[in-house]
Amino acid sequence: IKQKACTFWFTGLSASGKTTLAYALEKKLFDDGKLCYVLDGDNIRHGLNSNLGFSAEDRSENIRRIAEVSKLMNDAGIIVLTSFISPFISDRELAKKIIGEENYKEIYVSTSLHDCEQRDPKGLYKKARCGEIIEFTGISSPYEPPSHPYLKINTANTAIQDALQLIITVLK
Ligand code: GGZ
Repeated sequence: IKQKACTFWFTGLSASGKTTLAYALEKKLFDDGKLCYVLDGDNIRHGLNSNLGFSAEDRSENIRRIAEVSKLMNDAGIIVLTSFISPFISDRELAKKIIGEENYKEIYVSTSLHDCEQRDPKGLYKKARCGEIIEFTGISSPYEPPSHPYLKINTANTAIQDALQLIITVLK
């Protein structure tokens, strides 16, 4: 793959498969000799953004900071893969503006709420349903799907390897 440093912006519901896809793509790029890095909840929400919660305001600030970091890393020549719900169109638009339109590649992980809720690997949907977690995306907080993503992948009916192949094909 011949590619200058860009940002693959994965967006979708909790448990949709964003992080799995991002790390699988990172491995593929890494094996191809590319310098790349995944930004996700583990390395961003626990550190840089540890003062932010899940109100619409905090989510916006979360996404803004992630976009600024992505831009810096792209400038340094690193391919960035971000894995955040990023539920609001306006926040993703701002991220695109910060990162630069030509470097921002939005991948909509479109796995349905039904399927994500069936998976519920951390039991968060269950907690959200009974009100133990407020403002949970898909349950008590909105998710605004992208209308023109770079790519759209439903991990309920696409195997990881097929999804990767799709991304690589589109890149070429
Ligand atoms: C959505 C929440 C919430 C609420 C905690 N709503 O499956 P996870 O656990 O690992 O991924 C979710 C993650 C979402 O953080 P993001 O930074 O991606 O969100 S956003 O882009 O909207 O800023 C979930 C967990 O945090 N989580 N509370 N209320 N997800």
